[in-house]
Amino acid sequence: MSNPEPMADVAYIGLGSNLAEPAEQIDSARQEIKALDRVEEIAFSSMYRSPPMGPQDQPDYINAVMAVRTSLTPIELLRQLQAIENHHGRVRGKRWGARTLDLDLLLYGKRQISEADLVVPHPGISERAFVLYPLQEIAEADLLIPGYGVLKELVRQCPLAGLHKIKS
Ligand code: A4P
Ligand code: MG
Repeated sequence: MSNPEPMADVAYIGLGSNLAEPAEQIDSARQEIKALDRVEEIAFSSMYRSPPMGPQDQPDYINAVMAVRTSLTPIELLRQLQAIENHHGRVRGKRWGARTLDLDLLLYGKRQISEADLVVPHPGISERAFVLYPLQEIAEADLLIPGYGVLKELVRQCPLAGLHKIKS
């Protein structure tokens, strides 16, 4: 049961998949995130398709962004997301290689975190169309991405790079 406490923060999660029916991986990951204790869904973007960033010898990706309200700490939320990745048969292979499910903690309130296993905002957020465009769909245009700037401005500077919406 989701039962967030009053002190909850808003966090944004990036979902990505390019193996084993990606859209279904994303849909079921969304349900699993919604079902987490102390996590409540606020919004979920359309799904987008894009060519792979990084090694090109892998299928196109499907990406989406989810906004949640949570009273989990950032590291607690990351651990829950990693557990969900593992349920989906995620095998950690080469960097930027194909995966059944990738869950990135993009933003957590206005926090800036720089720890060995958690960096928030997620590095690369400002140059990834497959993060910025779905994020823009569900966030305020004046959302501040700490250390990077205002969302609207980052989107304006980010080429689509083959990204297109496939499903609302
Ligand atoms: N980690 C640190 N900060 C975070 C955070 N904010 N969220 C650490 C999630 N994890 C974070 O992650 C490696 C380590 O990052 C974890 O142990 C965690 O403690 P990983 O998921 O095992 O490795 P990875 O995903 O292969 O590496 P990386 O650099 O996170 O890859 P990305 O940035 O996730 O990119 N092309 C398209 N079109 N769409 C995509 O979604 N995704 C990738 C992967 C490549 N190309 C893509 C896409
Ligand atoms: Mg990742």
